[in-house]
Amino acid sequence: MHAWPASEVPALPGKGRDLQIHDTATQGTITLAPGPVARIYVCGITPYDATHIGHAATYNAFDLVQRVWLDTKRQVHYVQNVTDVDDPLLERALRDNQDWTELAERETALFREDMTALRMLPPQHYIGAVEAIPGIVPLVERLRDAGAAYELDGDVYFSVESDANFGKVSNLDAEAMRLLSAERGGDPDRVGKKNPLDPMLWMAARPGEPSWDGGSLGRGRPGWHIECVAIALDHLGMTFDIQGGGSDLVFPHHEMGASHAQVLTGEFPMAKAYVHAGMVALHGEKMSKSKGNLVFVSALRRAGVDPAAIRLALLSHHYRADWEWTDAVLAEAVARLERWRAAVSRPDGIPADALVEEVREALANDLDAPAALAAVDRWAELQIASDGDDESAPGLVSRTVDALLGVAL
Ligand code: 5CA
Ligand code: ZN
Repeated sequence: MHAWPASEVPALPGKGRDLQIHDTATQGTITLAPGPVARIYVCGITPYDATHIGHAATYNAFDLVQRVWLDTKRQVHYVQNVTDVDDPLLERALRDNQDWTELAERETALFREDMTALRMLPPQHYIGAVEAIPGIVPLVERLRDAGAAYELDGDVYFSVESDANFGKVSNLDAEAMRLLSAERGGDPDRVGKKNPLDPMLWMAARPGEPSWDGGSLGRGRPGWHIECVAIALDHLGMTFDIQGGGSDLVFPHHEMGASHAQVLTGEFPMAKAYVHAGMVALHGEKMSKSKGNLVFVSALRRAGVDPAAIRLALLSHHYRADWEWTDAVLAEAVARLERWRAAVSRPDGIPADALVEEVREALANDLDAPAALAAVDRWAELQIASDGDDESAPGLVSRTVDALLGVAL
């Protein structure tokens, strides 16, 4: 699949420092020191509805990761998937009496437009589950042949007990895992499974549903977790720097994915850090396609909201916080954007070299975007209130805000 166009990232004077980031697996902050090419996998959308503010907030967090790494003069190898075949997508297509491939293509196209408008840097590899199937089948066969997977009425399940490190991503107890598995696509109550938590690797063809040639597995379609693992291992290899997504993916998705990869390769861990963004809510409940309490990025854009203001609204919350989208959040972002634009539109102003370092430091410290915004606010306030004569300052601030925060002033 093709991704979307990249906005240019201005180079700043000097160099940022290594990213410190909260790791879900070790439940603490770690400093990542990637090689010359930093490697990140971020779970992509299931394209059955448009991009909402919750998605945008999660992708914003990982866009900041890229920007911090680019500022350390590293290259970034970024991979993202599209879950373009899965139960919720097929159910929505059936409900609305439309072709599931058309639904997926339309919503993926809209996602690309939204990401472009928000200046999110694109992945180098943007891969759909369907196009990954030829790579998924041999992995499932290998797991089965190694005794880490078993068949149940034609479906193939992964045995969580085959991974000695199972549980080390989410650190949850068995009961919590069982509840979340039932809530998030698992089938802990299915009779005949070795362990209720075992996730499906390959689902045998069901009448009326799409299916693909699975070699010795028979016709069917892939399970959710193996999809991301196949794509990540193919394009990044093992022990990449960050596995990212929203906190609703910690269990089962990222736990199971790590186990699949660890059993397949015999290496541990799959990722050096498991990074999770908080959930955005609307009217007191997590924004979700299944509940329908959504604010779409595309609807805001159609209503004339500047994408830079949407981006500032996302940045005004720490990525790990759960927060609520309100009109006031957007109004505050619109006002901030106006203030910042007024401040940089002057021909000269207050020196900004210290501000560059403050923004860098804030982001390197577990992506503290609110602290970065506060630093720019302070500069903008001084700039408007006083009469500086540094001619390079407005341009330097524009480039800093663009390069590190993805906001075009
Ligand atoms: N296709 C799978 C991942 S492989 C999936 O979870 N798709 S999704 O469309 O449901 O979500 C896409 C990304 O947005 C995921 O990282 C998810 O954790 C995140 N996300 C979903 N809802 C919210 C929300 N309300 N707030 C913040 N992030 C969210
Ligand atoms: Zn995923």
